Amino acid sequence: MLFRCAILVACSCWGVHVHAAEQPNILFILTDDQGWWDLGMRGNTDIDTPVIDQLSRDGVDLTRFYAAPVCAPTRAGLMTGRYCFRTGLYNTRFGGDTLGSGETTIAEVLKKAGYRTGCFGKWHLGKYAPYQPHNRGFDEFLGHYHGHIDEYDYPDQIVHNGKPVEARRYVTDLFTDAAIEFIEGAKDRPWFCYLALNAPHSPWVVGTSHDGQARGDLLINKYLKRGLVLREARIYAMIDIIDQNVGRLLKRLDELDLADDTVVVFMTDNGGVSKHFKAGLKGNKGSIYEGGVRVPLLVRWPDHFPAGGVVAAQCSHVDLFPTFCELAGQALPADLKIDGISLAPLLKAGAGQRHHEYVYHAWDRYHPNPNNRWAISDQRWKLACQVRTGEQATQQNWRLYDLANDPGEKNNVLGKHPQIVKRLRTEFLRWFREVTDGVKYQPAPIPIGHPDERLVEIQPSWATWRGKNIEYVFRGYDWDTIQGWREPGESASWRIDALRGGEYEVAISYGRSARGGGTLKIAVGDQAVETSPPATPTADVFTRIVIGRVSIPRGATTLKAEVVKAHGVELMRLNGVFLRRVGDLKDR
Ligand SMILES: [Ca+2]
Repeated sequence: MLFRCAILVACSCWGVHVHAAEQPNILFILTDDQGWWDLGMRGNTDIDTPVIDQLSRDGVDLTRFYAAPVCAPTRAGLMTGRYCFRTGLYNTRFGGDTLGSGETTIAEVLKKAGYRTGCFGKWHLGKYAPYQPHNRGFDEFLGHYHGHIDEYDYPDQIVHNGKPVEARRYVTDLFTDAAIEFIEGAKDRPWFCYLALNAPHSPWVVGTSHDGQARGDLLINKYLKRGLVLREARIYAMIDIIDQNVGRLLKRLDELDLADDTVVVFMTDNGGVSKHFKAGLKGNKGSIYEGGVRVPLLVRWPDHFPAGGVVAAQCSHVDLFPTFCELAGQALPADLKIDGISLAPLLKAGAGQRHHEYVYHAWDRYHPNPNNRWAISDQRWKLACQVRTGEQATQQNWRLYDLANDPGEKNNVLGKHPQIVKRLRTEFLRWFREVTDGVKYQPAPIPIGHPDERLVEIQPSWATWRGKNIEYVFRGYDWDTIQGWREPGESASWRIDALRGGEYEVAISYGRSARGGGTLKIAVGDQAVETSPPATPTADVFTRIVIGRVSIPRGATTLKAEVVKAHGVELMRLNGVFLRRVGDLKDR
């Protein structure tokens, strides 16, 4: 390719940059909830993943590579090179899945270095502008913001560069198509393509549409015949489709004569959810045991990284940020502590026994917690503690494993090695204090009035709700409700941040049974509007009505929805509040 052989001058929004040859393209494929063991190459004889297996033979396999136990924390680490707690991200839902605005993403770094940047698939690092991918360094985004979607054949909640769009085609095929078109369009610039497939995350949906059912049934049947139960057969069928699409993508790289100029990275974002074959590992997604955090990482760059290389050193998802920076010839951001260490030396050697002295894990949905579900490992030992959500751990729950000889974490040897336990726990607490120091963990205030997002949906899951009867019901984001409102004063409130002051139109989306009803007040600061909305066909049929206007000054304030009066079963099911700046109405 021309841009390998010449000095290039590329323009970006940071200005003009001159960079030398040898900036490889980067194709980063991330799948969702696919386990370390959900690959033929791990000895799983029931799953067909021939393309990804071949990728491991053509590249380097990092056999002790760690993600976080769940989706968004891993993605925060991937995008920033920093453990998620530093970035303010602490949850996978409720607005706690927002990457702090002070962070620098790998897309921003690569864009500045002259790369064309694209993200296709699941973002899961912020729903609102300016937290959306195209605000955070990606020239092109097609995908969804939340942790999952509900429809895979005609995928729902799909957004293109900030604008909701309708899409058809099975979602894995669709995002791969978008990645291919992006690569074809990049032409004379290096590119960074982040293909963040949302499969095989639940719901385990294959072939439900009129035209897609035949393929789905064939694949599910293939795995049922191998003795899998239906749930597992569905997961394997989704992974089978992933493998076929990785094949399509790699074939297109060959056809475009780009394979030698492209670093291909394949990994998954946390432990697997499948249970049919576990390769001897303990735990699944959400766990701090190896099955929850050890994930595949395969890296191919012909003539640069030796085919068949195996790296046994423990490495972490936070390492990809500095690795990509080094491959692109970019310095790390000077103003942020980067936890990752570039993998480039290990990849070039195709071998390595040491990298991070320690790797750390902590997961507690509602607030960072150093006691209930945590782990730390060095190259040999792992100290881990895990109790059920809501339970309080004691030292009785601590486990020490000799990972070098017991990767399945079967034998707790805690009693035999008190000095190792002390060393690991002390280091874990030091790390936990450092990464959480000075960071406040709460949903980011919802920005309104951003020029990229003229109509803002105030999402139910970001609310704080108060009242005896009121409850938040999770139904895949777009169908979430706050419901059960029956008594005056029951309320839901949100923190919002008006980026521009002015008059805003207030609308709600709601469903209301004729067996209930009443009056709801929406207050923003000291202004309020009220509505007594008509019944809808059932309480689960939602409609949107405009209920008035309020004046909102620039800055942070509170939006509160509150029962004025109610009768019958409930006032309504509130599916969302919508704010639109009135000056922007004419731009619709
Ligand atoms: Ca995941």
